[in-house]
Amino acid sequence: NNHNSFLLWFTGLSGSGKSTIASLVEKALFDLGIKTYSLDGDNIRKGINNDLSFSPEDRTENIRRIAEVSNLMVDSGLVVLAAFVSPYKKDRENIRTIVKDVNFVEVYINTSIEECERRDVKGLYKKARAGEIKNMTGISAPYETPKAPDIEIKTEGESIEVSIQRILDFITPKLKL
Ligand code: GGZ
Repeated sequence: NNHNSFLLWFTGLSGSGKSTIASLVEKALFDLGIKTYSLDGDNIRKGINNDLSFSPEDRTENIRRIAEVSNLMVDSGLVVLAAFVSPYKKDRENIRTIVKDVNFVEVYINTSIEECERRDVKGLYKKARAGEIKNMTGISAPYETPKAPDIEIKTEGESIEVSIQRILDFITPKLKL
């Protein structure tokens, strides 16, 4: 790997905007002619990780497998974008070990639980409040805030255009253009 492939990892609460931001960054990379692949709950939790729940142990295993798959994809020369809640600090540190520090960019999508619950795009927070969903991150399961992410995006404090540009500015030196 001569450094134009790496893993861009988005962490944050459900509904924080991880997938939206990841897909806009991916589109910008496509326009630059960069080969990418995106991993998210839709293609991972329905596929290779369809045996995993949202218990702490299963979340840890979810993230470990995604990191190993990402590592293979980075080895193959891709820029990989991964959007997962990834609530545990030790699991995020483990990703950095698996893919190696130099290939890992951690992006913390910092949207408050109040705002995520207000948006409630999938109705999951309402279900969690009603007790229909257990282990809901931010309600009945923890989210360990990243203390030193490579990039922090406060979605309530800046426009999405500015957020995307900040991410692109950070990764551009890593790309062979
Ligand atoms: C958190 C949950 C839960 C619980 C279902 N807690 O907004 P979404 O819907 O599309 O993204 C969330 C996704 C979280 O899966 P991850 O694989 O990213 O989680 S982790 O990294 O913690 O393993 C949400 C939905 O699945 N979802 N139940 N209890 N999010």
